[in-house]
Amino acid sequence: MTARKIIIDTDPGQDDAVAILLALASPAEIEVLGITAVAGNVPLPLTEKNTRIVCELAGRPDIKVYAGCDAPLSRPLVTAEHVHGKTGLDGPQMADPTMPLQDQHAVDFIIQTLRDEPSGTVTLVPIGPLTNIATAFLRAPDIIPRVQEIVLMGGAYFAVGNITPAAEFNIYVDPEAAKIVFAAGVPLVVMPLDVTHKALTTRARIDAFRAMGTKVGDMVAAWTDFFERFDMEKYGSEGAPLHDPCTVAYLIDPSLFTGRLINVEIETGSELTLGMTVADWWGITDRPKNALFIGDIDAERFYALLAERLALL
Ligand SMILES: [Ca+2]
Repeated sequence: MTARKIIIDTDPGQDDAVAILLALASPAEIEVLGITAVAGNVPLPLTEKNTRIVCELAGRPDIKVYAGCDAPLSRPLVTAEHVHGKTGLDGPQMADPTMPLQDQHAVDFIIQTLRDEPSGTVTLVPIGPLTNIATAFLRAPDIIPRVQEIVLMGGAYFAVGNITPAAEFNIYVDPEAAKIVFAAGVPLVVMPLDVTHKALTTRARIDAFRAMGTKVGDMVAAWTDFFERFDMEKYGSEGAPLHDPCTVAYLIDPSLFTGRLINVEIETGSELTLGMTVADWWGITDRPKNALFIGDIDAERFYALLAERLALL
């Protein structure tokens, strides 16, 4: 099996950080061609900096990190410091990164990579708002049929919303971008809140990270400690969902997940339900199926995979 070539598009975010670490810890399955930062959980200067912090933590200052769009296609940026803290990566104090940010714009990197690599060999892994991906598709439609697959975290059906009663954060921040990506015709795998809310951190799972006795293990334990306070208060749940690593885990072992190939449309017109992922889970319409919408996860095996791989860093 050859490693799958991916571009991670991200807005770290503690759960983004864990997704990046999982990818970098899994070179047999995943080759990270580059990581593109987008504005989301926090503004772009912080997401690109946090991305570099995470690469350095993984011992991979060689990874190419690009800064992308600093605002959604046609709306002001909405951020989520209330979840992730002021830096986006609140928890233990981290030193500023010394590895460089690439000069090239993230969107240009995405376009160039998809044109340079053989068609159908590059997978996009967006784990933030879809602004960079949609901008690349708008600017260079020739790259769309060259994408192998998009495996993204975003949306919800049964869990409905986390930033509004009707919408999940990544989709809500840039619904116009999401609409472009969901309508592009690229094979799409969607990790909605429905599944990430079934992958909660528990005391035992966080302790397993800490028990690694490594810098990465300590940091991941501290990050999850930090942001789970918010979710436990909000949902009264046992722990916090670890959203973004579900995408990378799917690429490593899709048997951890089950879902349905269905039609998913993005609401962009309604003030009340803006950014809602209208998922035809029950097959009520004959609208074309455009997404493998994941509904369930083997959470025990997911956390076992995380612990096994992160221990390698
Ligand atoms: Ca994210």
